[in-house]
Amino acid sequence: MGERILILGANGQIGSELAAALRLKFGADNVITSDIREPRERAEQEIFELVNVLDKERVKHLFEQYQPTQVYLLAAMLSATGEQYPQKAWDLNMNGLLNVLDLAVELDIKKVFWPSSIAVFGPHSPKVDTPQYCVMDPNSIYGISKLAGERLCEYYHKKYNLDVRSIRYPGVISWKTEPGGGTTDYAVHIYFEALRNGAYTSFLSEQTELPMLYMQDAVRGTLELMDAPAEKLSIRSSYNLAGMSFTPKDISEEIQKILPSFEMSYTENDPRQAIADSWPKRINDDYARKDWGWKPSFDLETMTKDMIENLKSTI
Ligand code: VAH
Repeated sequence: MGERILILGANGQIGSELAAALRLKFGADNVITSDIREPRERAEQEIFELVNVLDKERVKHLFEQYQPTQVYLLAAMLSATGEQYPQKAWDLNMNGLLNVLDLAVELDIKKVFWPSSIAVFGPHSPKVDTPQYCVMDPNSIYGISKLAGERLCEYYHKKYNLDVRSIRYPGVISWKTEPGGGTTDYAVHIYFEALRNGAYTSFLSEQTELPMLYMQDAVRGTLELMDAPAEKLSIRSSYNLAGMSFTPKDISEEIQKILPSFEMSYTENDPRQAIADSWPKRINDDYARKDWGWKPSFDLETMTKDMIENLKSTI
C-alpha cells in the first residue's frame, strides 16, 4: 500500500504549505487535511475534515476512516498568543500531542511528524551557535510546551518504538499564508506592509537577531527528514535546524535595496520583545546535516527577492 498522509492543523502557515507539497509528492487523493475550522479556500481535489485535536474520539475516527501511514500534527498555539492564554496553549500543545502519540501507537501509524521550535531554548541557553544539547530553560508557555513535547516524542519512540520525527523550526517566513500569534511574525508582515504601505513599524528592536527559515527550506527540510532512513536518525526529541539569522535592521536594509523608499520604524515595550530576548541568535544544526544531509538554500537576500517578487503579484 502506498503512503497516505493525514495533516492535523493544516490551515496554519506551515500546515498549508506542507499540505501542498505533500499533495504534489503523494497525489491529492492520498493527502487528507484537517483543522478546527474550514480553510479559507480549498486546493483542487483537497480532501478536508473538520477536527479538534483535543477530541480524541474524533481524531481516532479519522485515523480509522483514512488509515494514514503518516500523520503530521501542526495544530498549536504559538508564542505570543500563548502568553495571553497560557492554560489553553498548554492544553492544545500538550494534550493534542498526547492524543496523537497514543493513537499512533494504538493504531500502528508508520510515521508521525510534530514541529518543535527554537523557543525551547531560554535565557541561559548559549545565544550563538546554540547546540543540539545544552541548558534549556524556556520561559514562554509555548517554549515550555514544546520542550515537554520533545521529551514525550523521545519517550514514545524509546518505549513504544513509534517513528516520531521533529524539527525545532526557527521563525518561518512565507508569502502564501500570513502567520498569526508568533513573535517572529514581524519578519513576514514587514514584506506585506512594505508593498502595501511602503513602511513598517517593528515590534522588535532593530538589533534583535533571531534564527529564521524560508518556507521553501522549511518544507524541503521536513520532507527530507521524513524520507530519511530511520537508522540514520540519532535525534528523537527534535532536530535543530538553521536557515539564516538576521535583525529587523538587516531585513529593512535588504528590502530597501529593492524598494528604496521603504521606511522602517520601531515601537518599544511590546511584550514580544521579552520573548525574543529569551531566544538564541544563531543555531547550530550539525546533527541535521550529519544525520540526513540538511543544507539550507535561501539566505536573506534571495528570500527577500523571492518574497517581494511573489507578493507583488498577489497584493
Ligand atoms: C513563534 N513562529 O514566533 C513561532 C516560532 C521560533 C518562533 O516558533 O512563536
